[in-house]
Amino acid sequence: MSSLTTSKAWTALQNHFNQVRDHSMREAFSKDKDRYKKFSLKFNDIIFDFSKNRITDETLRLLIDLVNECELGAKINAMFSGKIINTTEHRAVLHTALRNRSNYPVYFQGRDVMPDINRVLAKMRTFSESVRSGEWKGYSGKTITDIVSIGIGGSGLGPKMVATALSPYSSSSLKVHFVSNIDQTNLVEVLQPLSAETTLFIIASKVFNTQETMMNAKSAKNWFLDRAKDPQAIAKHFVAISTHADNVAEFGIDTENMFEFWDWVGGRYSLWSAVGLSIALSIGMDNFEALLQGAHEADLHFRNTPFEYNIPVVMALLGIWYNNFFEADSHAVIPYNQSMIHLSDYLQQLDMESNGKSVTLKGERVDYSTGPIIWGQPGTNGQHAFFQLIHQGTKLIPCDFMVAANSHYPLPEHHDILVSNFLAQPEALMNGITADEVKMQLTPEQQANPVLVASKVFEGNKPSSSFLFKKLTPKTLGSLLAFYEHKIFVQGVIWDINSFDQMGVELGKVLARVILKELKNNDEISSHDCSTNALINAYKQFRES
Ligand code: G6Q
Repeated sequence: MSSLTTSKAWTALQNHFNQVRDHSMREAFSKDKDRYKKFSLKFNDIIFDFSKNRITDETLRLLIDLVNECELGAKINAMFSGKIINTTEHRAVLHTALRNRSNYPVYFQGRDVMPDINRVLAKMRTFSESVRSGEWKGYSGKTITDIVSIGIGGSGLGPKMVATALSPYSSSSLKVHFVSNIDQTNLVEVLQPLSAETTLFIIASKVFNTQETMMNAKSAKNWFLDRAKDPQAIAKHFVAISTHADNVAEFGIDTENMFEFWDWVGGRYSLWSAVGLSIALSIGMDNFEALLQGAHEADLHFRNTPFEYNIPVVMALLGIWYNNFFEADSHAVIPYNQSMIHLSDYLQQLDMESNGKSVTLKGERVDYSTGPIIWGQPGTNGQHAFFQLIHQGTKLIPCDFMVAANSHYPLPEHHDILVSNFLAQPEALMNGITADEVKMQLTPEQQANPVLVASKVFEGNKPSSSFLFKKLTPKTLGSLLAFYEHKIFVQGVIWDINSFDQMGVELGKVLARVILKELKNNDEISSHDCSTNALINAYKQFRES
């Protein structure tokens, strides 16, 4: 048994769980008119309501005991102060410094990192303003109209999610496109309508040798040179974002056109760095800095607020409660906001790559469940798709709902319908509907049909948390994203895992390199298991050239 599951706090939680597992939230609400007041928190323009969770005062108290026992306070300080907490890769984890708008010194190996961060931010401002204003010209003297950002995983998902979420702030004269997949469909379809004269490529890659990104970048360069016919023109049309200047130069991009970031920025935590250049180009540097400001204020909240009032800590503890005690395997994130369409994809990487681990910091196999499966899509679309299972299926799926009180667009009737659904779903999940209540809505003949009655019952008692915010501004989005980052960190601390490496993505890459060589000719392959051999050989027969 691990020290976590035998700890005093864990044992107390297990005993408590055995007592309260069947408690009804419906009853709790009817008994306690102050439940919302007790179980909700406010931060700037954001309300976090966690009252529709299967918790009592005691649950929260015991969960707080657990984080205290895990020495969360000391671990938060270690992260913010640049300690090597990514021990397997021997790296500090300092994405919070990227958005340190207070500009207090942050030391890494005895050196303040803030001057470097501020220098790159200033360079991003100069560049993005020059492109957005039309001052930056392409090789034929025309203004840039399209940005193609090439990058995958941490160098793709964050910028794409944020640029889409903040599209109401985007420039109408500059369109930003994202290419990540090695499937040529992605690049070919993005490039098809574009003109080389007015397109600027951003190649975003921390290491600048990622297979998909380098292949896409090479094909983009070929596409560009086929049209521009002049290698000198590359300087006006290709910029790089990387920690590896040597690889950037080798690819053929002048390092003058490189925006740097640092080893202590993890890929999936990098949208706050120069990786956010496509965001700055889309919404302007002032808005990008407002995004940083929102995240910074959330960082201060996380660092300085007692755990019971600390939004990311409470989010993390609720997750632990369902994941480890109720044995819920997944967690749905459902923004009632079409522009947040990529949020669940982004959070899926952030959470699953961070906490999809099964050994502790000491290398021992855990004997408890770690990171959940994260999924979701915007409401109300999801209601017409997977909500059936959340309401009446056999699985417990805690959900996060979110909505802005004000839309950026001018159709109020739409917005009230949207918000009514955002409010109704958590209520329905919590309350459910009993057989007696079902019968009251049926004709006598229908009431006599037990199958019909049973099919219409909603058991209820399904947990959810809700974020209601004034408007989806850059600042609010920055805060929300930082909350999720810190939630994941806190859970990693409790599970005693390294949330900042991603060794699990390596094996498939290595095998793909072996197989790629085998695909270069039509020889029959027999070096793998019989299934892989058969598929390789069938591919060779099917392919047309
Ligand atoms: C994220 C991961 C991973 C990474 C991509 C792209 O934390 O490290 O998703 O971001 O593999 O890597 P590069 O930016 O180095 O191309």
